Amino acid sequence: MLKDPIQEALNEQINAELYSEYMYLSMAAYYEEEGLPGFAAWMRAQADEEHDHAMRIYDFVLDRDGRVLLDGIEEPPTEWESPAAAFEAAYDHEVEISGMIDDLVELARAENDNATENMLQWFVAEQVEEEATAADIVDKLRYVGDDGPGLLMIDRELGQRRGDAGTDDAPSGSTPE
Ligand code: OFO
Repeated sequence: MLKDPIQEALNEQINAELYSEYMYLSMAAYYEEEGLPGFAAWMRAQADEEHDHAMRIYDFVLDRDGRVLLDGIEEPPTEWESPAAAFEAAYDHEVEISGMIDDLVELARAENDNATENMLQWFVAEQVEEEATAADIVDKLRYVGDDGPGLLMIDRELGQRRGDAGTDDAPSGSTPE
């Protein structure tokens, strides 16, 4: 049985993960428009992963005999100043999500909810990976700057990422291979 504050916070996190899915899809559309199909494919795979994150919490709430209450999803931005700016926004977003997960862990501890805390540890590890992957790509983008061939090289690399949502228990697979 879930306590009310935990149920409310988990529903908010479901919404945040669905927003992440929506935001990455918007970024995918932006990169398509910019003629960068590799970036777009990476963002689509990331959107799939975010859907999986939302469903992990959704299923957990149901398993605990809680109530999933879906709310409206905020409209994501549709334009960024540059391909690099979009990735920087993705990195900032992941830092924000990590903060939300940390707050949830604290709440679970305060409410003595070990099961929720245990479920959230998967997300704690996942966020380390999400931030590291985005930071790595942001660094590469800073390095190439406005260099077209450099950007196309990164585009090729990112295009090799495979969709991996829901296929593993351990947080992994965010790194382009
Ligand atoms: Fe769900 O990890 Fe990104 O937002």
